[in-house]
Amino acid sequence: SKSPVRVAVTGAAGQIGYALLFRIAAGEMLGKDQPVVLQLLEIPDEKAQKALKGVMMELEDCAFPLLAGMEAHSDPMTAFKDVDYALLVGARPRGPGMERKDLLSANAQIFTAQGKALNAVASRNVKVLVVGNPANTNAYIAMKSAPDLPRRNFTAMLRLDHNRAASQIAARTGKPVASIEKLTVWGNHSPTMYADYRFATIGGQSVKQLINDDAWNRDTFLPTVGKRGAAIIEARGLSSAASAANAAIDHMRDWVLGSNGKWVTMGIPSDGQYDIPQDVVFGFPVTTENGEYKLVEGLEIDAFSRERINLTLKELLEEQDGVKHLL
Ligand code: NAX
Repeated sequence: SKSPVRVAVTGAAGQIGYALLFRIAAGEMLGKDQPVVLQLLEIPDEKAQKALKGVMMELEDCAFPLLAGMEAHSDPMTAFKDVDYALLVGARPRGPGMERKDLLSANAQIFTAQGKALNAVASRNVKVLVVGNPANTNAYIAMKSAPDLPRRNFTAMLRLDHNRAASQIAARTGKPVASIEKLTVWGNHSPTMYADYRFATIGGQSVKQLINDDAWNRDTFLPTVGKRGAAIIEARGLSSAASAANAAIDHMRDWVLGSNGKWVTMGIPSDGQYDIPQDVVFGFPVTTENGEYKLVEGLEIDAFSRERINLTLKELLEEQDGVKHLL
């Protein structure tokens, strides 16, 4: 049987943590034959640490056969020791009266410290997924703060946007969501992201031809996917948690175990393709195999798509600019 791998999860006492940890411990992320040790990080705050203990009591009470150990931490330097996977979920939420630049710099501090800790103590092959917002920029900051680790091992979560787009297409076409291939979401995890079904197929048929309605794409589909997070908050009174945890599981599982040729969307540091500047952490179509992702290259970018991609890129470059002095 396989020896255990170490999985760090930050923000482990939060909403997403509560929807995520039980699924990781059940083997849904890394496989039903892969034991895991959970290294859980929360802020030192007494209430957060106590809540974390409560979650760990529940994990214990599940008696998961694959849960080989768990630890509670309040310092990233101990939480990330020897970790093979790091899911960075905890982040500073926007408080009342907080300006965008305050939010950016509060998170820049968190992700600089966590990037440095990963650099110092994590496995040299650690695979990092940043969920905490602003996810792309936080991933960029962590990557820049960890110069001894491979840049390509820092990723941001665009999978929730990808899954949201897939479900909207399934609903519109009346076809099963599982039959959708070659869908992607370009750019930032924010309402500016560009969900692109121009190349998508469903049961082998072109989605664009099936739908055949550019106005629907522009006026309904893109705003629905882009503003879905806000719609969930409006309906539930809380932000997406179970669907976000599910997307994190999908992202890591596909990265580690492979997508079997299927396109998935990951936020990855650019190597300059599609005119996205080097190192910008951008949503791209990728396929995954043997623990590596590979960018889908050579796709045609038409005028409408270029405009949308430039818009989401502009926002990301502004975010990066806002934290540049801290790196
Ligand atoms: P919660 O506020 O429920 O939980 C966050 C937890 O993180 C809290 O328990 C907090 O104490 C902890 N935390 C804060 N700073 C920390 C630090 N420096 N180290 C360790 N723990 C820390 O938020 P939740 O709903 O779980 O959302 C977590 C993050 O995911 C938020 O930033 C949210 O905006 C982001 N999201 C990202 C999504 C994506 O697709 N990329 C979608 C869902 C979600 O909105």
